[in-house]
Amino acid sequence: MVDINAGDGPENVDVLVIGAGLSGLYILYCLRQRGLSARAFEAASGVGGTWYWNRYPGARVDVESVQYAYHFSDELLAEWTWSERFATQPELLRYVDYVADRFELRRDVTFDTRVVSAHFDDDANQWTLKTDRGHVATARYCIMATGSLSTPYRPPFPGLEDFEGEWYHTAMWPHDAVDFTGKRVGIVGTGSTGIQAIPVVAEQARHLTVFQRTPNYTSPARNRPLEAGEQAAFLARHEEWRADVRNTFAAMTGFPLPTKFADEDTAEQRRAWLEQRWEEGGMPHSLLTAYKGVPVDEGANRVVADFVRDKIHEIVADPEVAERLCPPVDLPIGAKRPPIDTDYYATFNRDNVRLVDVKAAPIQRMTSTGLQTADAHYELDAIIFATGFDAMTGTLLNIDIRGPGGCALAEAWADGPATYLGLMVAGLANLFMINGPGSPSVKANMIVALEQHTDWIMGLLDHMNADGLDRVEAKGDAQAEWVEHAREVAEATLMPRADSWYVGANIPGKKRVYMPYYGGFDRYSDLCEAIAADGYRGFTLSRHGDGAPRDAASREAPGAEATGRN
Ligand code: N01
Repeated sequence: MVDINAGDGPENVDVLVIGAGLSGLYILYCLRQRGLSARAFEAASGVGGTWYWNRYPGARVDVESVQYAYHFSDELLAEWTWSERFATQPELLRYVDYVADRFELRRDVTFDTRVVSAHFDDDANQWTLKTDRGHVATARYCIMATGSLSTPYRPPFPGLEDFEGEWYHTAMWPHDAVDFTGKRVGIVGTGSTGIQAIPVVAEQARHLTVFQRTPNYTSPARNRPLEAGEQAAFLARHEEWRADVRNTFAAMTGFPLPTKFADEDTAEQRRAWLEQRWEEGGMPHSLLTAYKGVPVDEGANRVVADFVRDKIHEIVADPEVAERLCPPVDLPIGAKRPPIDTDYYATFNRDNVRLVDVKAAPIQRMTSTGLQTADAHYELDAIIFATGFDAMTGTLLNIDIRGPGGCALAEAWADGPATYLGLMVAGLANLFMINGPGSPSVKANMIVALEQHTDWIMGLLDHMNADGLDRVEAKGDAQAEWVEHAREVAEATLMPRADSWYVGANIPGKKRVYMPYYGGFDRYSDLCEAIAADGYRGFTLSRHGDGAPRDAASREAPGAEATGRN
């Protein structure tokens, strides 16, 4: 580990980076390419972010591996070979480790260190970061590469301290193998994480009890080993893919876009077409794009949702269990993040698996021997909390961030997160965020999205450097317009209707705001480019101390009309 305070006073660099996950590493790479000095702080002992922490059984990516990879280096693309259609967490972590070594990025990272505050000194025009280990570092710019799902959430069930068995949160999984052989295991949560873990834990445990509050729609991943030549074929047309992916809603290719509305097909045709999508499996968008209007139109959505409900009844032998697994009809498919799975519904046919509805009878407390709901006690040797994250804002708000004049992020976001393009917050000069609230991020292939964000920020830094500028700030009116545009786009769809982490509903007291930008990666990228071409419209660029901001004349609304496409 580098001791950055070994010399005299705080370390000063050009850019401070918080986080050494996939975003942080790419930022470090880009900064070094430009000859800019950087220091990253990372709470973990290694690189990888999400793939460092989420080591739970069954963890794997659900964007095809060849697409869920860095695309900035042809050499890197050629050197790495993926083994499966959807890579496992260990393979992904090996990949991130390889990238960090390949580009010698670790030397700019201070590990095992959490940033506790980031304050901007107006006179010095620089950020000062302090860490939980006493480091102090300063820089002109600060980039929050803190991840969208990096603050785990565990409901504060009383009595956990009395539980005599083992308990785990999926996002803080031990590094040593956990063996559930012969044990009675309980798992709380049936989001994307629970749905991946449940079939794997069920195979090992003596008995598994699944505590489900809201049933989820899921469809088969159809994971498989990559065939010889498959990755080579992808790489052979990589340039073309890059152009294609730039024009997709979710920053990924590989599923046909809808050509018709569901009511243009007969019932038999609909069934056959949805069966085909189900059999092909793969990325979550596959079912959501089976017909036009699924994300926006109740009727179209119901067609696909009913198909999944039928599938559940077809797969699950006990009709009562099947019914309990069926999401309620007022929950649109896609409004909670759609997972993909391997044998999830079929797992409930196993003799050693029991499904408990904790909406009907909520969890009350943990006891010394298990878990108590409103109507029963369950004896358990181990409990797994797959209860998610304080998403998108949690990690940022855990840091005391204060911009020029003491503007605190916590106050600026008291009514929910507000950003300009998900990249900057008005009042916080020279501070960027990657995949922040208001960006497509979590509705897209995260790596393609983070490369787009980082490239855009680097373009801005280049531009400022060339013009002798050293201060950038989002304008309040541009931010307000972006927030309103993002709200309109989301409200035009069914997506905000679910009580999901997208709207902060999983965290008690969190303001209900649909946090991702649901206008599409393609439209978002076009807007970012247009804004840059227009002299960084909506941002104030200036040279510190000369009092002459240089910003674009135009103050047009940044967005196009909402359509809620998918
Ligand atoms: O978290 P979640 P997650 N009593 O918030 C339940 C990404 N990801 O870790 O739905 C009982 O989705 C809660 O119930 P309910 C992906 O973006 C990606 O699963 O609120 N239950 C829900 O079932 C994903 O969306 C990948 O009623 C309680 C669950 O806990 C995001 O991470 C894989 C409860 C939480 O689900 C988060 O997924 C995994 C309580 N008091 C994750 N409190 C891939 O790329 C909460 N729950 C493959």
